Amino acid sequence: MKILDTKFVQGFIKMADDGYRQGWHERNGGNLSYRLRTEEAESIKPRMNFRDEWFPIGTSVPGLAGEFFLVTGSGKYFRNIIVDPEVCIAIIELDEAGENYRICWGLVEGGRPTSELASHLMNHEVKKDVTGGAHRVIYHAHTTNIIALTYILPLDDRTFTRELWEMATECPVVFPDGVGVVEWMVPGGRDIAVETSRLMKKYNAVIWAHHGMFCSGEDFDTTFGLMHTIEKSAEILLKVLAVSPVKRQTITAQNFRDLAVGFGLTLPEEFLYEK
Ligand code: 2HA
Ligand code: ZN
Repeated sequence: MKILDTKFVQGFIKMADDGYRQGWHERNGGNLSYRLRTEEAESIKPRMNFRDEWFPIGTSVPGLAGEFFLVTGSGKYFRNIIVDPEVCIAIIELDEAGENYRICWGLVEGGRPTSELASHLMNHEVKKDVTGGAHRVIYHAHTTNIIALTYILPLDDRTFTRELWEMATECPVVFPDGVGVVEWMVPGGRDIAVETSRLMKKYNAVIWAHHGMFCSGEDFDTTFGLMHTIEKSAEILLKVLAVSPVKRQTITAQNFRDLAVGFGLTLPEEFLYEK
């Protein structure tokens, strides 16, 4: 089967285009990665073009040794992924130490994997471990409303989680663990990757102050849906704050406890503080 026609490549392209249409991927903003299943990697091996040159990842991810990833290319525009995927995305293989990668497909006009490769792979390593291998997608987007909120809310997990939960009843159902927040840091390196992956042990979504958000999930739909839900919640909160700095009424801590019973959820008490 042609690599481009596989279900996972098609799902990746659709998700990238969905994100572009949301307005989250100006210019080369954002990046996406998918950890291939063993069967998927096996099925396309005859069609891969293993390049001889290995490059350092910039960090060490021994938990992902020998795995294959579909990733967006550094400097590539999400807008162009659906137009010319083989130029914009790549499949990479990691070496047996989890320290180097090589390109096996894609980026046909040259280039490298996403500038946030270290963050993507460190998040994958954590999520593979804590979900028993279930999570396969890591997505970074420049979500407008979440970015705006990082200028006005205190940059802590407690405040962001509670405020976002309050903006729509389904929010705690979609992200019951809450969201993590990373204060402003230089993107593209190991330090921000270490901090983000530390929070990914606890959360499926991590906000980067004044920059955007990272989400993790089992498949393209749930990961995109998580990003979309959180970003919409941020949009509602900004609208509320724009009209009135105080809320006349809201979903209360007790309402959340009742919701948890009704939906069979576990909502951490740290987010159900009295205001
Ligand atoms: O430009 O989003 O964080 C790609 C990015 C870097
Ligand atoms: Zn970014």
